Amino acid sequence: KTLFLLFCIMISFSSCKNKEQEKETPEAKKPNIIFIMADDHAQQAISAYGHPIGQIAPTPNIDRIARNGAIFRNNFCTNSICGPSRAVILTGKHSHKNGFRKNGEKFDGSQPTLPKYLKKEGYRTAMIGKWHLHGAPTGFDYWDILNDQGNYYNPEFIHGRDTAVTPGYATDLITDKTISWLEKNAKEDRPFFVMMHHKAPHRNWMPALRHAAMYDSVKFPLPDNYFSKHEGQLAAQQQLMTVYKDMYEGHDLKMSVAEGSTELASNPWTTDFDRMSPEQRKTWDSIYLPKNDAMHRADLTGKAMAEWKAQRYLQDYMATIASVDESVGRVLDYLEENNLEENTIVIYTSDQGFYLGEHGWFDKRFMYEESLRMPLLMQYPAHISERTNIRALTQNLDFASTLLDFAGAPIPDDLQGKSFRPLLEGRTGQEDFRNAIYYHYYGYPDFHMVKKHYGVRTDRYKLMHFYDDIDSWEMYDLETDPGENNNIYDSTRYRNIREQLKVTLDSLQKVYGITKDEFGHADKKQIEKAYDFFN
Ligand code: SGN
Ligand code: CA
Repeated sequence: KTLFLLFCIMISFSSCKNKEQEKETPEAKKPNIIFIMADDHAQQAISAYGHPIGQIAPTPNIDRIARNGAIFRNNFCTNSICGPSRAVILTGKHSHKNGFRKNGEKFDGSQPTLPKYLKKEGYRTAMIGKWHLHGAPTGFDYWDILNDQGNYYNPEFIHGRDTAVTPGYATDLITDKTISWLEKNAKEDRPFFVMMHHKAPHRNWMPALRHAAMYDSVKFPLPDNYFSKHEGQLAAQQQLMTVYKDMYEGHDLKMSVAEGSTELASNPWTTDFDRMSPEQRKTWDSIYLPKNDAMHRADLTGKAMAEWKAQRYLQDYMATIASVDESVGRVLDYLEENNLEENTIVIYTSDQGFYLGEHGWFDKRFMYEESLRMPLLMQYPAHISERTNIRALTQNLDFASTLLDFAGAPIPDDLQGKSFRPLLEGRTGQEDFRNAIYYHYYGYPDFHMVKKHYGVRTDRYKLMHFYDDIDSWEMYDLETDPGENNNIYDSTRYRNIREQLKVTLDSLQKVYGITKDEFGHADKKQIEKAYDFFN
């Protein structure tokens, strides 16, 4: 008995010592962080999430992160659009607080951000790929960014004062640049933080030549509401993002004008194709000509044509993801081969979700599930168990707090997110993390004409209010209606729940400090002009 007691004392003493040692050398123990973000990558298109589309076109490397660590089943953005989501990630604050509410605004780079906080902790910081915040990145020791939205083929990169067209395919170039930065900077003396931001799978979905035919014989399942008439959904009736109505046949769907021709049908933004080299274009045409010819010969009309368009869209969209999946594989291999895996956090996410035909749509912006959801996978072998499943309601708003927490850094009081480190370490119950999330979209009028709206989502219900030139409420029971086809806002059966959701909405707006003055309003003329332009 005495011996056993002595043994226990020794064990606890040695574990104490280990902890002491950890404290003594905090720099050495800080995790490296690789933050990988795709652009417009929907959860449905990642096989680890189990959706039929992901099963047909799997993403084995992205799935490796879920196997090595955690998959977040209910991760949401606060504002489903590129620049704003990126600003939320960098600042840990909602759009009205960080000042970047819609695409086209300029990010105030003088404000505190995640890379700046990490730099204070001794991190080397880098940003490579799509930035899209208008203005040079701040807080990074090194940056090399795509010009604006970036292009798939031979894109322009901005590095310091230089802008250079770089031959190659965007996803591959961004990966090459990231790995070469790691080769120079992943050293023992200091931890690193690198953001690798892909262009893919953003519109206009141009796959790498090696992938451009990979899903030609695949038939993707289309959602039940592909031909939705949006009954009871006023804002949805007035959008311009329907696959079979609003996609450009040339630019988006790569359709040709006639059988035997490689000339593209309607292609208003010619730069995406014009910038290909003659060799790239030749190979491209040799792949698309036969499939376009087959389409012309089939002489499709009406619903059959609308379905064909969805297939072409999904084939191309998923083929651009193949390059992203390879990129993730290369980064994970690099970590394993260089003994960096154990102490490196790898995050895979996208700036928002995307519609893959649900409601008839492509694009994002709406608070409906497919674009509200962001994929989130995270590995950190030293701290996160394999195959961890997170069901709690998390958001991009939480990323900064979480990473600072893992880095052992102070979390500033004005950050509006919550660290989900305790969730990952099993110290917080999944239900206790958050009751409801707040969402607010401001980008109207703009591409696709999605009305301004805000709302709340709990684990089961969603309430949204569309405003500006309309005043329209919607509510959904996600358990009985996961496709969000039946607006139950006026249903008497749900009256109590609706009133509770309104209370939650008010209280979240108070907590996050958003007042009516900040909602923003567009004038009627501006709206009419925009409809004329985008129609
Ligand atoms: C481009 C696209 C839009 C898309 C926005 C925003 N049109 O303008 O369809 O909604 O980007 O995307 S395109 O014909 O030029 O491709 S975001 O990811 O940057 O928010
Ligand atoms: Ca995006």
